[in-house]
This record gives sequence, C-alpha cells and structure tokens, in this order.
Amino acid sequence: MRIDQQQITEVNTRNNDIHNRQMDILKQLHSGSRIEEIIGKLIEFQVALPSWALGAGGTRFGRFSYGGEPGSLEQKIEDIGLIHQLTRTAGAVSLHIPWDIPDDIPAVKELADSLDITFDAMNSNTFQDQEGAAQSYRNGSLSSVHEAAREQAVEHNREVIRIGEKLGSEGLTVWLADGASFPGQYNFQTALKHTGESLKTIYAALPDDWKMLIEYKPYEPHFYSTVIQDWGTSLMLANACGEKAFTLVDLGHHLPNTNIEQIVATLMAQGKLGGFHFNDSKYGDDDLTVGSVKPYNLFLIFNELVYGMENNAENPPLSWMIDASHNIKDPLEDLIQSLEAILVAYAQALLVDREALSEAQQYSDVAQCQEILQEAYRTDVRPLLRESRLRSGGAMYPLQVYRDLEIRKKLIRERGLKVRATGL
Ligand code: LRH
Ligand code: MN
Repeated sequence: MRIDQQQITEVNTRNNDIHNRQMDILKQLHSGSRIEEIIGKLIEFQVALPSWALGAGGTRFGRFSYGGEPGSLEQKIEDIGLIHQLTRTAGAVSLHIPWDIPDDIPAVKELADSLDITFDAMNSNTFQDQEGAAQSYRNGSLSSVHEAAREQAVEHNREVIRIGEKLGSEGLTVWLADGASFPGQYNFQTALKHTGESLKTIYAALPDDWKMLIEYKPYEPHFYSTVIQDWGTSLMLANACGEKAFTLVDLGHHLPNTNIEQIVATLMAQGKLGGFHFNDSKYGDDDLTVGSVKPYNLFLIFNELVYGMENNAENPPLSWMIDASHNIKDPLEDLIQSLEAILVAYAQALLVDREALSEAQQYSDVAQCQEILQEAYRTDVRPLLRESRLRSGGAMYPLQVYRDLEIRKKLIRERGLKVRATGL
C-alpha cells in the first residue's frame, strides 16, 4: 500500500503555524547554524527495520494478531515502505534467514529500490531447527560438541552471505542461542573454542566490503549460561576474527542496571562497535518500544555515540537497526514510535554543549556536568524531527497520519485477519 503524498502534505499544512512557532522558540535558544546542522543529521539518519517484527509477536503464553499482517517478504517490504513514506527514517530492512528467504531476488530488489529501501545486515538463524535438517541445534550450533552440527551452522551462515550479496547487503549479524540451562551441561572452554573457530570459518567467507556483527546476550533461551554472554566475549571473538568483525549491542541483552553507555564508549574507543538493535526493556529481553521505559538511558547512550562519532574516526559507520517484538501494540505504530524515540535521543545528544561539558569535567564540577547533560535532555527537540521530516517529504506527525488514514483497517481489508507474518 502506498499513501497519496497529497494526504501527507494536507496534514502537514494544517500543523504549519504551531510548528513554525515551536521552531522559532528553538532558534531563540540555539544558533541557527546549530539547528540547521542537527536537522541535516536527522534527515541523513536511517534506521533498518527488522523483517521479523512487522506482525504481532508473541510469548509462550500467547499471541494476539492484529490482522492485515504481511504474508510475504514483498508485503513486509511494502509495510516498511509505508513507514518510510511517513517518517523518511526507515530507509533499510534487516532480513532474517530462513524466515525471509526471497523467492525472486531481482523482483524483491526492484520493489525495495522503488521504495528507497536498502538491505542492512542479514541475520542468520541457528537457534531453530529447519524442516528436514540433518543436524539439530538443540545442543548448540557453532559451539556444538558435534562437528556435523557446527559445519551445518557454518554452511548456513555462508548461504546467508550469498543471499545478502545478491540483495546488496554488506553485513552479517550472528546471534547464537548456544548455551546451557544446567551447570555441568557443557565445557565452557570447549564451547568457546568451537565458537571461535566456527566464526573464523564464516569470517573467511565474508566479501571484502562486508562486516560481521557478533551479537551477545546474557541469557534466554538458555537460563544458566550463554556462550557469547557479554560484550567482552563478543569483542574477544571479533578481535580474533579480524578487522571486519565487530560487536553488536542489542539494548535488551544486558543484566539489570548494566551501564550500556559505558560499554558503547569502550567499544567505540576500540573501533569495534558495529551496530545496534534498538528496543527497550524493564526486566529482560522484553523487546519493547524504544524509549518507552528508559528514555534517559537511551539519551545517555546517544550522548556517547555522538562523542564517539566525533572522536573515534577508527570506528566505522554504525548499523542502526531496531529489534522489537510487538505483543499488544499495532506493529507499525510501535515501529513509528520507536523511530521517533531514537531520533529524539539523537537530537538531544547533538544539543549537548560538549565544550562546556568537557570544561566542567576538567574542573570536576559534577553538578554542572549534570546540568549541561540534562539541559539537552529536557529540551523538546520534536519540532526538529518534524522539520527534518517536512524537508524530506514525510509526515510531521506520522502516527496521526497513519491513524487518520486508517491504514490498519485498509491492510485488514486487503490481507484479511488470519494472515500470520513469519518471525518472532
Ligand atoms: C535474540 C535477538 C537476535 C535475533 C532475534 C530475533 O534475542 O535479539 O537479534 O536474531 O532476537
Ligand atoms: Mn537482537
């Protein structure tokens, strides 16, 4: 489904007056050049949407479909195209294989191109057994004691790279569920050794211009140990692979109260931060809407990212991706809200007076450091987001337009209530 651009323009025009007044206030508080610089960066900032989160997610306790879900990869890309038309920030998709194996690669590429959507990192899946597979991953994949299972998992990752190459992707994300649910179930060192060797074998198959993103997670689906449990293990494995391997930070993959912004600063200082899976959480890997629970933490993370992007030239451009699962919200509304939260945190971090902050830090003026950070955090930057969308042909109020145009109703009319999207 495409939205008639005229409908977006009409809603924008209705909000022009209030918008201009809000922009005038910000221009009184900050220099015009600073405001323009930030709007430019917001327009450039593109986030990849997860192909596995365009339908209703579920938990072991149940799943509540929203109706009108995409029943094919093509329909998923159309839904991302719809969100991109509204937000002008969702210009990429991250595919998960085999959930989204493209039947007709040229046709899928052509559809994505027509919607200004590129293919970000591909995700392999060695955490589920595939129909007819020779080896099971019950007892691990790249870390398995069973050589045949390791080889099957390595070959799957090679296949994912081959599909990605044809689509124009330049990244492979490897997340391993491999682990143990009981003490003594496996030998930590053997599992890590196998994982390291398997990753090196996959790394050897990476095209020159590709990067490998190694995603860590402390627990789930295993509840005693996970082979790649934390950023240190991921960094160690990435360093052992080589300069094209990096650590991927999924915000939900941290034990309670972990200082994620410090992990981000540490990885950027090493030039080894590869990208993000944005989401939010209260307890575990809850995969909630970005910024819905801990928006200040997200701001502090972007504060380190902005510092790193200005001071760590050795760290390559990052893969910005969302990884969420929608249990009770309309998946498309959830993604629109997540994109807003990401851009708000980024714009606030760009507003931080870095010179004043560095000076206050030099003088250990602790209270002043907090004042400088929170001055930016407490600034309503949403008019800057609206201006960036206005200039790039999007909707100033994407969620309002999505609802005014009754998009979900139209999708249900088109696709029915029963369609179930592949993914989590
Ligand atoms: C694991 C994870 C990983 C994906 C999966 C869908 O929790 O974050 O990134 O493969 O979710
Ligand atoms: Mn993830």
